[in-house]
Amino acid sequence: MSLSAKDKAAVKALWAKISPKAGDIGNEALSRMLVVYPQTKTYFSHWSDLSPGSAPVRKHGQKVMGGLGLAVENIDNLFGGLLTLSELHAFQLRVDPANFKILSHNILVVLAMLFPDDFTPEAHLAMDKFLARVALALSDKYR
Ligand code: HEG
Repeated sequence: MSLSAKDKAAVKALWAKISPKAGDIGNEALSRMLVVYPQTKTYFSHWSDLSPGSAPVRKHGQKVMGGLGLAVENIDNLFGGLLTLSELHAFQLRVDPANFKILSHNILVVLAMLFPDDFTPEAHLAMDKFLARVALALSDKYR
């Protein structure tokens, strides 16, 4: 399931629209993930506060969105572009790849919430495929 030229164009167009709000999107998606899928909290037990909208949640949400921005920049070479991040998540953080799917779901929910006009079914489809490819690239170093 690779991204077509049409998917890539749709992702870039949506990203151009939403990236100015990256901080809010990251915060909402991460806050929601930690509440709805509390098993994801185990990776962040060293934070002072895991409640929705807390300072560490907001800061990390921004970082994750930065990673997604990097992925958009490297949309033609996701495995190469995300190599360092993949190594970090595999060898150092040891994040179970199942969690990438969970975070992707929460990002999609938040995009639908914050950008109801731009998040058309076509944009939804392209973003869903893109996030699945990003998850695959981030999991690449696990085996
Ligand atoms: Mg990860 C750190 C991106 C999913 C757990 N994540 C990071 C960092 C980035 C990033 C850019 C900072 C790297 C650095 O400091 O050099 N993460 C990122 C993306 C995605 C993702 C793009 C998927 C779209 N991360 C993810 C998931 C989990 C997770 C699903 C666990 C449920 N990430 C995680 C942890 C850290 C990072 C525990 C370290 C955070 C810290 O110690 O404060």
